[in-house]
Amino acid sequence: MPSIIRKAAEHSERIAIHDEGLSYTYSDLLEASRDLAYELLTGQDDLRGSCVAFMVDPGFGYVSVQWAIWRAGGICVPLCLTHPLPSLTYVLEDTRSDVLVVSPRFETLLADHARTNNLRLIVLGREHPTRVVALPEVAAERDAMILYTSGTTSKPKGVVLTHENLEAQITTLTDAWGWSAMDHIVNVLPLHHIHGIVNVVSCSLSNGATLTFLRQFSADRLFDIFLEGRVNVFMAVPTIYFKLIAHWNLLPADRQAAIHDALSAFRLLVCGSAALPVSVMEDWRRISGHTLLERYGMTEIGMAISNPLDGERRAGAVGLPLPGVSVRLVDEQGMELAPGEPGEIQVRGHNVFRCYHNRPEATEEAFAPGGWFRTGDMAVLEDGYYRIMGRTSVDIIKSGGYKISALEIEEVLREHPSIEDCAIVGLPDEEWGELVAAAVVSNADIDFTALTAWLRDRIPAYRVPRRYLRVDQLPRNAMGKVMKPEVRPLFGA
Ligand code: MLC
Ligand code: AMP
Repeated sequence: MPSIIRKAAEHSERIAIHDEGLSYTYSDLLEASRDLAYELLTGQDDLRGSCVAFMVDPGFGYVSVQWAIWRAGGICVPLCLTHPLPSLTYVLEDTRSDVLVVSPRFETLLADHARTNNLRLIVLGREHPTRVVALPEVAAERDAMILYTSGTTSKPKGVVLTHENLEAQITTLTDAWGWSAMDHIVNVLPLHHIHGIVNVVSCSLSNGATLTFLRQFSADRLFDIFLEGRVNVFMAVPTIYFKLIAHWNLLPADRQAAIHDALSAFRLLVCGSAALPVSVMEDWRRISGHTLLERYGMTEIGMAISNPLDGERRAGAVGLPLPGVSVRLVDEQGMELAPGEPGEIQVRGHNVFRCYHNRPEATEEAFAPGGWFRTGDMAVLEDGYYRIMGRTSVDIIKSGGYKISALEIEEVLREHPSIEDCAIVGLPDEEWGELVAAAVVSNADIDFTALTAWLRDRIPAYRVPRRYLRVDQLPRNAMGKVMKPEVRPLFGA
């Protein structure tokens, strides 16, 4: 049994979750996930690693489904709640999920696809009483979850994480960040990515802590929750801190002071998933009295490098390798580098994923000899702390904490009848980290509002370009490849 579920029994009467005004104990979670596991199994003894996709609102229902899949021996495939249908069906087809669990509000969106593809559709709240069976023993080496992440291939890849991987990721953060049953965290992050799933939900629930869900990010509602004085831990991406600061600046002085007092009493505030601008770190210190703890991670590895809980938290740096995680920097030939020399971050440890789902070549390419995972991120070790310098590929963009493949957007954009050619780049932006921008070659009149709507039906909204530039031609190298760094300055022209 995954240790998160085994440990829940030790805290059975403690409050695990606050969701939409209701409170649920660890016992409630165990009971709901067990009943759902029976329903998933429908008389079988073990799902034997078949994929169960779910599109469920963050809250008690989400965790019950996640735990039920694990308890039944299945693999969790959490879907993004805001993705358009083509992005959802891509994941359903790529994972060949047999079962789909949805919150009632997503039933209409997915019912046709489920029917046509013979997927069993379970609508939460409409489960049926099913046969009680003995739940299977699920070994730690078995696959637990597939998360989709964009990379240097145009389509997102499924990252397969085992129970052992998840346990290693949770354990290292528990030790490094001092998680305990006295903690209370609020989640505002989407629950199809590692940051929300592991760092917030699984770490809190593995430690008998309390987790409050805010279903959708709202600075005002989040400040209301902080002001209740129960939450003492918070984790988010830099864009969220930017938005909180912008909102706080507009508040009357008495509310500002009350928020400052509430935040000062927090135990821990963490930031990651993208570079934390030093200005955001400083503004947040003024508002909260805390120096944000910045850390570095990735879907494939969980968290790898972190500033310390106690000790210097250095602005612009991500700190030191986490316990149990090995980190090295290498040059283009794969030679390990000395401190002060910039190179690619490579990571090894039980935290590192097993493979890309059904992509043996991509998996092989992702690892250097010795089992080191090539992150594609560049860093330098300075005075004992790692500082992230950027990525080895210009085709990977991070916006609002989401990883975006330029190639995926280009491929879709080229299908538009008015677009002859295009290049997607990320433009530096204080709020979003990077803004998706498109240089397009076209001889036709383009209605950019209509083009945006056309793209939104095909790719997730956060991947849709925010800036367009019409160009007569794109700069190319001798191999005929578009020179992206040459495209970027065009936007400033
Ligand atoms: C949305 N908008 C954007 C945008 N996304 N504009 C520019 N760039 C983007 N990327 C615009 C919308 O069009 C809309 O504009 C307005 O912002 C509000 O949209 P929204 O969708 O309601 O945004 P909001 O809910 O405020 O979302 C912002 C956010 C969200 C920061 C809360 O992006 C988010 O949850 N990000 C976290 C992603 C995450 O968890 N990443 C971790 C990956 S794991 P208009 O004009 O229409 O109003 C990982 C590993 C690790 O990275 O290390 O953790
Ligand atoms: P994802 O694939 O969505 O998990 O995103 C992982 C990527 O986010 C990493 O490869 C980094 O490029 C980036 N990232 C995560 N944390 C940080 C950080 N603290 N500073 C800079 N980049 C970060």
